[in-house]
Amino acid sequence: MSKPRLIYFDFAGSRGEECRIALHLAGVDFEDVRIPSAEWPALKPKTPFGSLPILEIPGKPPLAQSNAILVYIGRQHGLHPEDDFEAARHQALMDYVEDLRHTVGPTLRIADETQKRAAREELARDYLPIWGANAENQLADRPFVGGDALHVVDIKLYMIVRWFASGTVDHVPPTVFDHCAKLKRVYREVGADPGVKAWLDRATR
Ligand SMILES: N[C@@H](CCC(=O)N[C@@H](CS)C(=O)NCC(=O)O)C(=O)O
Repeated sequence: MSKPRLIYFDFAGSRGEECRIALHLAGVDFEDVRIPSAEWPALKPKTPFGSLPILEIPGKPPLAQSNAILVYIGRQHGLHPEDDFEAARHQALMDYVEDLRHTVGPTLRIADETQKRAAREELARDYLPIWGANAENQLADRPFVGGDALHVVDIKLYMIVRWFASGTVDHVPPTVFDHCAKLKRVYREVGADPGVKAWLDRATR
């Protein structure tokens, strides 16, 4: 292995895509390894924690957990605060995004459509509006979490808001975070960042 490898499933979303965006913004020349779902059962037991993404750095053991990967990239390339408290504040928000994913995740696996609808409608009514309001309370009237500079936490927030705003989470309205003006601004600002746009617009995608 001569350059870093980011290993994830073959789709442009969630935890893997946020790590790819961070690597791209950091200017890291990395191998974008996409695992076909048919190959996952054989690979899963060989990964550190049975999940993706994984970042492989030459000379190091594989690094798992999206937030650890993002913080590592951020610290190496000026995309995570140097101040210890500010860094911890950013990490708290990143962990809060993971809380959301772990809450919504089980509803992705509900096969019965009636049960799925009920679970999703409950999330849309109770959990998600409160999640958004709590995130909103952590934000100031600035483009990004840390002010005028984009950090890995902003990419994490962008990915989660984009997922819901896309309207692809059945039974959850794409407007579910519309009461969170600051959160939506972070989402818009990250989406408008030239480096992020360059990654999203890549002809090969
Ligand atoms: N806390 C982990 C969660 C990783 C995770 O659940 N990844 C999903 C894809 S987003 C996965 O590997 N799913 C397949 C499986 O668990 O078998 C992280 O942040 O990286």
